[in-house]
Amino acid sequence: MEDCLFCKIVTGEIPSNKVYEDAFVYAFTDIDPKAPVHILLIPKKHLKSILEVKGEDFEYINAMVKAAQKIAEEKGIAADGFRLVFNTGENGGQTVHHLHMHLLGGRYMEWPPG
Ligand code: DGP
Repeated sequence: MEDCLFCKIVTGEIPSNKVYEDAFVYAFTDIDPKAPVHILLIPKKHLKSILEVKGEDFEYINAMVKAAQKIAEEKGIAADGFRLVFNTGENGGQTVHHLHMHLLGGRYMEWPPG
């Protein structure tokens, strides 16, 4: 999609600090980290939010979760635990309208979130 920030990050038009990439997923560090480890995992296909995922596009979600497992292990946060978050829509606090999953770790996460 032409005017999408995260699509431009996937193509490299906008620089990012890449953590992981495969055929389905691109992962990079969040520009405004909320935890010692804060990584965004995005599908390479433009999907607006988790609500738009249907049928074979769930392959992207599978790949994102598998990538998160791998990254959590590599970053050394798997054993102590971490949080995966899909902010969705206005009440969910979604500000970038390209589906993304936050991987947060390296500290204790409070519940409920604010
Ligand atoms: P959300 O609020 O769930 O839509 O989260 C969007 C996240 O995207 C937010 O944590 C900040 C991050 N972000 C926004 N613009 C950029 C950018 O240009 N580069 C990177 N690395 N992260 C960005």
